[in-house]
Amino acid sequence: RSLSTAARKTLKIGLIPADGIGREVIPAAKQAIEALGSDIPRPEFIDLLAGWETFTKTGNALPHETVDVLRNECDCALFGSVSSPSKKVVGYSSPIVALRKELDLYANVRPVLSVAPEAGQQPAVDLIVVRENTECLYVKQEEQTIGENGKEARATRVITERASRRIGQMAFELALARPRKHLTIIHKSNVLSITDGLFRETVRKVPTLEGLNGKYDDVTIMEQLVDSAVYRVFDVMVAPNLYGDILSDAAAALVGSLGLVPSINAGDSFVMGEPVHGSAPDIVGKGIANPLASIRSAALMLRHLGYTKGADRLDLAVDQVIREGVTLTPDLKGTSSTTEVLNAVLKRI
Ligand code: GGG
Repeated sequence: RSLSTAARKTLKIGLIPADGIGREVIPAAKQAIEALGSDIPRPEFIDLLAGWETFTKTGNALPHETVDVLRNECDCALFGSVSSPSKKVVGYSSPIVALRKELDLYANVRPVLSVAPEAGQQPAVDLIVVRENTECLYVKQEEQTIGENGKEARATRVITERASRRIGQMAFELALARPRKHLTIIHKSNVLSITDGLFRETVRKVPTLEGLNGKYDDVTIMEQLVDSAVYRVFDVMVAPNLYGDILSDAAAALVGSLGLVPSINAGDSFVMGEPVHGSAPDIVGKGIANPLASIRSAALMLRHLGYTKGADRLDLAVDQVIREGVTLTPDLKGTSSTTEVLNAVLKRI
């Protein structure tokens, strides 16, 4: 699937709605992509299974077929949301965590962007969390033993030079492309001096890597401890996996709703859009899930593939709907349904 952007006649998009409201918002994103017409290659969608419900039916939360089709047939994918149980279930493992590793989607890029009152004005909030996506505590090496204090539980946290270097390089690229050219490394190396120390040191050294020849000289580097970063956010922030997850949800509060925040999971040869929100069991089936994060995730995915015109059309339509403030779901204090918001976006595409 290594065709150049220009050479593609069709765009094969894997759709993995997974659980909960993922099944309501991913179909909305699909319709928004279809509305782009000739601004992108003709989209072909392939429905794929994953999630808790898939596990309860088949005994496998991430069927091999899903991974095989994504790897061998798809150009990109959209993932919805997953409802993993909070207690250990024998044989179950989070499919989104597994999928990011299987496809080596090492960067979770999460822009948090508000909409300015008028087109052309600067938005009040415009930042990006760049989350390492393959290691840290998400290696899921946990154990429980019995010791002199009763049960003892341990989790291994893995930080490697390779993963820190490549997420660091992705973050420098993103920072370089922005007007402020400012990168903040998020860590807690005053406590975790070995693991976070390695992350921090490795990211700091990225500009000195062979072959870069001063490419990132204009990027200013700052550091911030993760706890204080939660209340003092920055332009582009690069963080180990767990900190990045928490920080981006916290940053979502600045724009009013998690239902607005998109992401891509990106590797060197594949990209998967994914709204930052979860499966929201409290509103499943009510028809009021906000589809805008998924539509924006589709835009990010298309932009990553080089389809700037299509991506811009999606983003501008979403901006317009938010700016008008008339057709909004209840998370944004509106009274509209998922379908009404989608229709408002489609009309403006
Ligand atoms: N779309 C983001 C999402 O589904 N968030 C919830 C999440 O990541 N859960 C982890 C899991 O349930 O395995």
